[in-house]
Amino acid sequence: MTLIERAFRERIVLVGVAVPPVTLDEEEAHLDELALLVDTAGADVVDRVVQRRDSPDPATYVGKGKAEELREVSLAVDADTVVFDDELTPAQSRNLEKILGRTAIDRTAVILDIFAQNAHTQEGRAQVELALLRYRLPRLRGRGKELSQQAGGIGTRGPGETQLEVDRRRLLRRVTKLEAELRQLSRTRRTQRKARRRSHLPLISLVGYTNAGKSTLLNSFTDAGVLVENRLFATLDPRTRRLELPGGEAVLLSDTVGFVRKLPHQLVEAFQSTLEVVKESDLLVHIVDSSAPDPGEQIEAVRSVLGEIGADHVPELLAFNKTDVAPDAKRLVDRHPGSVMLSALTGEGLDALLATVADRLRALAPVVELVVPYDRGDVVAALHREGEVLSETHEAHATRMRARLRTEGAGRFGEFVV
Ligand SMILES: Nc1nc2c(ncn2[C@@H]2O[C@H](COP(=O)(O)OP(=O)(O)OP(=O)(O)O)[C@@H](O)[C@H]2O)c(=O)[nH]1
Ligand SMILES: [Mg+2]
Repeated sequence: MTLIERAFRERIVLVGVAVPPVTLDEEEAHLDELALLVDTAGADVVDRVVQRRDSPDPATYVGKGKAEELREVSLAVDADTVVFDDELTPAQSRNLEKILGRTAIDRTAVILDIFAQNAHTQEGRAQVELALLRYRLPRLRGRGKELSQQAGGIGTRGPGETQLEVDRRRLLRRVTKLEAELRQLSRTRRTQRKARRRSHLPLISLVGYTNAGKSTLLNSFTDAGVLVENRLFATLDPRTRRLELPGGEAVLLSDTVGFVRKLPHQLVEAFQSTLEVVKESDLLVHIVDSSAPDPGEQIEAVRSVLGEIGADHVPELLAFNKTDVAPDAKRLVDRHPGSVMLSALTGEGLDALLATVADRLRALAPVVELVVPYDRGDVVAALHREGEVLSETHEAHATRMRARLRTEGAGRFGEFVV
């Protein structure tokens, strides 16, 4: 169930509208990225058109005249499909297809298509299919509407509408089934995560724009054998691995799905359970491709998705990757205090990154001193379980302990803290 034909390589025309404050140059850069997405999806870009407008046309996204011009362009280059850089409303794509005489799809459809190709696990596939269905449902069309309007009257349905209704009902049933399946999978995942959390190891998630080098980094630390590809959205199923920091402290490191500008909300929603691990992390290592045309914009795009999934409260460490091919990396680090730079490929800066991660975790888990009466063996046990006990001395009536406690757990031991 994909949106782009794959029996042959489709010929594609890209269309962008620069709506202020987006400049023409910026829109061109967005089209560069869209071209990369289209290429990843397995089609060929044969032409591109950019227009400046104060706002998108509600009926046709580009202006009517521009749409006519697009038809001429599409004819001239023999394009199969026209891809628009923004999400089109169902009405817009209908109107455009009428004018253009060929398929009109949007950036969202391209991204959904790539995700569909890259989903391999049961959960990944279910999540992508759900996102695709939610995208397609409002776009279902048939000749039904016109027919039923002609027929008129309650209870009289044109044969077209019946088919459309049947299709709709079938898809809705599938949505309900997928939602149930995903809820079940999410419960399983949560149980697994709880078991892992019982080890009380700090959890660190690698987040970042797609193709930034997250999986490469996880592999270089842990031999995780995660698929690395110069391809967008290579990772859809997050992996978690155990890793030891320079101080000997063990942590869990989790790779996750890459983000992109205008990541379809249907996908963000469908991937909620996969992204839960990000929300629950103690620290996010935000990997940035320093060689990208506009790393700043990618950082913003990632942060906006983090906000959407409710993970913007988790402390973030910016790590500028690919220094081997980005002479500008140092400038980026200077501009972002507290950030580090590295090359996941050559290994340069890896040790410094780990040392910084260890520092940040220590800062998140301050050392407290506690005095616990001897009859509260349960508290001593809990401290050993949930914190890192640095020293323990036995006094006349109590145990005096120094322990590193992560802030969220510290409150429970408040009455014993001195
Ligand atoms: N030159 C250079 N290339 C790198 C570096 N790190 C990663 N790459 C390359 O960047 C591409 C993407 O790497 P991945 O590790 O798959 O990126 P990712 O962030 O996991 O991407 P998604 O899973 O698609 O979100 C691959 O071709 C890597 O070889 C680096 O430090 N320097
Ligand atoms: Mg990856």
